[in-house]
Amino acid sequence: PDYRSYAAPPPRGLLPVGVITYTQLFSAAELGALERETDRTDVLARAGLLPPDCQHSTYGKGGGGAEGEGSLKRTKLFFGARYLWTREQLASPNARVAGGVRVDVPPPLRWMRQLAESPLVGCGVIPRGFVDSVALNLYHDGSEGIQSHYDDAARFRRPIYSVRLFSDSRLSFGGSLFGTTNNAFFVPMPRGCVTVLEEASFAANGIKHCVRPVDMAGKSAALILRGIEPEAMRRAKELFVEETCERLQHVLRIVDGPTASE
Ligand code: AKG
Repeated sequence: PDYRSYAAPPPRGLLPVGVITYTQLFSAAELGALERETDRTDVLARAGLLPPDCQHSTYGKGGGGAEGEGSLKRTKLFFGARYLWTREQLASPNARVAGGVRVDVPPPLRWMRQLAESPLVGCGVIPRGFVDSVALNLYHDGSEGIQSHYDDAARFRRPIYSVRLFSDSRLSFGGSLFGTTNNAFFVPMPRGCVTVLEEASFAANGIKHCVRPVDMAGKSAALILRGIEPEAMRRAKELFVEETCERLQHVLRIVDGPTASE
């Protein structure tokens, strides 16, 4: 099914928001496999088998929100490319170079391509060759979401695709207007749903989005499939050094297993 979402805008009539959600594209068995691989990747990350640069975690506020002080709340894992967004990351001298995009992370893992991207290319939802960057957002217990933001058009091509895992949740829009407690509208994202922020849409370009704690019903994850803007990608690759490449190949041999030629 293709559920188009509408928001009631000024001054009259309905404004197409530009979000499409597809449900039931994945079977129960396929969803189970995606979630098992997500959990396995989480275990690898916690065991220190993924490079620090491809991970960003937040912790419960009990001990000040820093690593080791309070429980793990949210982890973002980046494959193919990462982007700088925290105040500390943006304070570094070259933070704005390449639009803040970096390719010093492992490529998308085999399961991300095989279990998520390929079926979506196969049924015509994602164009072949579009995805070069995958982010895995792990909302470990659903008590911390992601703040209101734009997916910066200078970094990310549109459309932007995501697959919802583990439990039903919502994507909320308009937090810039009302803060985090009350937004303009939301789009339901049931477990297994594929959400598309369409090209040149209000949803992608005209309004911020977020996931609030109240938008989740417990443990949740989003596998976000994106294309990086070619110019940002080109500049990011210029920054990339061979030594990093060798280190990342080593990581992949551990995480993905040996390739057919090994
Ligand atoms: C982001 O990581 O930029 C998101 O907006 C993720 C939202 C989601 O969890 O679906």
